[in-house]
Amino acid sequence: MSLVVIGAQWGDEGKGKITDFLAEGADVVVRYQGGNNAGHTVIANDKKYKLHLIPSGILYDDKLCIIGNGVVIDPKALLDEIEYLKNEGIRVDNKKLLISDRAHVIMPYHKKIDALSEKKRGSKDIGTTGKGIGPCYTDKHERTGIRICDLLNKEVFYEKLKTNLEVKNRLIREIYEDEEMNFDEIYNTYIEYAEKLKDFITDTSVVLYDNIKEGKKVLFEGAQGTLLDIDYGTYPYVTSSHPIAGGVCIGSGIGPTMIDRVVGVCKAYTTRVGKGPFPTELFDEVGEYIREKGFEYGTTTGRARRCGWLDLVILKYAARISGLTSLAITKIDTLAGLEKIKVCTGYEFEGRVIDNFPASLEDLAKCKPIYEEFDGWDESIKDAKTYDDLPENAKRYLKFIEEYTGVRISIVSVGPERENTIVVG
Ligand code: 2SA
Ligand code: GDP
Ligand code: MG
Repeated sequence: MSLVVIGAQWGDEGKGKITDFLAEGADVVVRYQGGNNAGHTVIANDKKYKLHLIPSGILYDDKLCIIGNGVVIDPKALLDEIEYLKNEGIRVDNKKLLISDRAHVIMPYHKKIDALSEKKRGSKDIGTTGKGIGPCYTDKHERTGIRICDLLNKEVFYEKLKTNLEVKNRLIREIYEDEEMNFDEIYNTYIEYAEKLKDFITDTSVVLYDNIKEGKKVLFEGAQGTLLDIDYGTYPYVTSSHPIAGGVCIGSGIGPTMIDRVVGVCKAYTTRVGKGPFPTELFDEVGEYIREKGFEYGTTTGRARRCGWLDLVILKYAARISGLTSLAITKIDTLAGLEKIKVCTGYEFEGRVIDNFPASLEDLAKCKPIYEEFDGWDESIKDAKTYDDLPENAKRYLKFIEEYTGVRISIVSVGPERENTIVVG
């Protein structure tokens, strides 16, 4: 049995929390795209953990966690995360964590180019996390990237780094007018990283296949969200990978017939961190209320997240693109205390109503959200243990989401902790 957990909006929907909750019943947890740009917050055993590269299943002692080939790995970030978890008393060894030998490596020049290109874009910057994600995926598709398996072969790594650094230094010097990077420093540091990581490295596609064939339960943990997908997101204000369910096969090395279910995680409202269009964005005190109450600040960068009403055009789009079989609605408790709650059900565009998410950002800029208004609910929602315990107005809200999207809600999350999770019958 395999289950995919994806973000149905612009990321930070609570995928970490939902993955952690579902991981209890899983044997293997897999990351298939993105890198340490992700920030997944999990509260377990009264402690808050922030994970960036390692799957959220690592907090259990008996799950195998896999970082698939579709992930871009900053070895230093990975080693730091392993150290952080060990200091928190979590066991991390190669019985619990494996890294794909096909994953691409984030190099120091990727991070530098990420920062320099953002600076050069000026007011048209993307608002990246600065982790070198875009430049690393660029090299992957340019076919010049360095893979984890290359780090294990000193001669191959030497050659590839030499070729890459020559080109990157020219770019840094001539286009960005910045300081060149030193070969020996990078080479020696990365050889050291490889030595520390070598026991975790393997062909994870084989391990995954064998586990699925043995009947093990596999959970795929998406990072970022549908509207940050390189193809289906608000391009160019996107990340450089495929957070959608389609990314699972490419990013982990399994076939589509091996996926059984896809859960879309969706906040009861919408947030976005970074630049780019956001039709239901709130610029008033309600947006501020949601940001402060929901503590909407980036898990990786600490940036304030932009907040707005739930956009069902987006959710329906995510349901279609990823073939969602159910929804997990999170942070419904954050909306408690608001008298009225709005939901976007369509866009007014050039004198007509549309409910398909447009490709062109120019068209999207012309779209005016059409809202349905709901009565709010009170703080008691946090104590709900079953669906029946939820306030009537919250149930009405959830029912409306189900009817609009045609996808059933399987989980309602009323707080950040494991026990604040309601499984819907
Ligand atoms: P990048 O760094 O190249 O992937 O940035 C490109 C866009 O993707 C967005 N992005 C994210 N959006 C939401 N959450 C992410 N993870 C962190 C979190 C973000 C943070 O959990 O809060 O701490 O700021 C994430 N990662 C990438 C990014 O904002 C750009 O819009
Ligand atoms: P992810 O990137 O999708 O894993 O989400 P993040 O961890 O970046 O952001 C989600 C935040 O909301 C985290 O701080 C979670 O602890 C928190 N969270 C998740 N679900 C709920 C919920 O139902 N209610 C509240 N109040 N917080 C939640
Ligand atoms: Mg996040």
